[in-house]
Amino acid sequence: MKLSLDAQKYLFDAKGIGTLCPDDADIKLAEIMKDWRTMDKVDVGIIGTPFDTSVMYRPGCRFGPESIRSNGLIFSNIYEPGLDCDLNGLQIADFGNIDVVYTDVLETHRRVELVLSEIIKAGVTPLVLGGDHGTTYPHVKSLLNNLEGNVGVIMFDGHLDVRTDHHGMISSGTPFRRLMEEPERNPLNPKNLVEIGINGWLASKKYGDFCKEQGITVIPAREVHKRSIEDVVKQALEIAGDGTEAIWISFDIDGLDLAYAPGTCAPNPGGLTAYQALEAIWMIGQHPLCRGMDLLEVSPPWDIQNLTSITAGALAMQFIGATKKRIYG
Ligand SMILES: [Mn+2]
Repeated sequence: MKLSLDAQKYLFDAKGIGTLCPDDADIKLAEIMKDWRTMDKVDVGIIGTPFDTSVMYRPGCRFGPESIRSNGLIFSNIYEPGLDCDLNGLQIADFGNIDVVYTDVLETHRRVELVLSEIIKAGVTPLVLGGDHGTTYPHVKSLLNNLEGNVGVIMFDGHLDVRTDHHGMISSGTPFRRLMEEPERNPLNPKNLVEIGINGWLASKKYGDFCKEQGITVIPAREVHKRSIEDVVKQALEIAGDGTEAIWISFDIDGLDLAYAPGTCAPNPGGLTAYQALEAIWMIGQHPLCRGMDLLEVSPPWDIQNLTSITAGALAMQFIGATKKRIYG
C-alpha cells in the first residue's frame, strides 16, 4: 500500500522506539541495530535470558530483558558527551530471547549454553540481559567453550553467590561455586574471580570463609566507597586478567544501592552508586581481554517508576560504548 509523503512524514519508523520528540540530529540505538541474519559480522549482540525459576527469593526478573530494552536500550541515543563516545559504525544486533523452559533449570541452561556458544564462536561480544544470576553458569561456560585456556570473571553483586545448593538443587546463589567446581575442563580459577560490591546482612560466615580459603578477591561495597572505583577496577583487571584468555563481566543489579536499583529480588542499602558502576563498566569493557557481560536480576514487578530498568539500560549502553572503543579505538 502507499501513503502520501505528508502522511509518511508524520510516521515514525519506530522499531519499538515509541513516541518521542523527534530531532533529526538524534540517532537512537534501535536505528543502528540490524537483523543479525543479514549481517556478515556482528560486534555486539544483545540476547535475553528471561528466566527466574532458580531465583532464591522474590521472582520477577524473567521480565527483565524486555523492560531493560523498552526503558533504556531501544531509545537511548548513540552518543554520550561525558565519554565522547559515538556508537556510529558499530555492528550491533538484537538476537532476541532464549526460548527458556520455566519448569526445567538444567534444560534452560543447556539451551542458553548452546545458543551463546555459537554466538561467541561467530566473534560476537554478547551482552546478556537476564534473568536470575544462576544463568551466569551457562554464560561463562559458553565463553569457556570457545577458549583454549581459562577465563577471569569480574562480578558485581550484593551477595557472594558461592552457595553449595538449595535443598540439593542449583539456584541463583550457586553459579560461581558451580563454575569453580566445573567437572569438565577449565573450571574457573578462584584466583581469577573478583567480587565487587558485596554488602548487607544477607550472607553466611561459612561462605565468606570459603571465599577467603579459595583465594577469591572480595571487595565489599564499603571498601569501594572508601577507595576510588578507578583503583578498585585496576586491581580487579589485574586479577581477572592474570594468565587468562578472556574476561567476563557478571553484573547482578543488586550490587547497586537500592536508591538506584529498587526493582530486584534482594534490594541493597549501602551498595554501589550508579556512577561507580558506570565508570567500572566503562573501564572493564575497554580492556583487550573483555569478551562479554551479563546484566541480571532486574525485576520489573518490584520496581519503582522503572528506575532499575533505566539504570540497567544505562549500564548496558556503557558496555556497548566501551566495546566500540575496545574494537575500534
Ligand atoms: Mn547474584
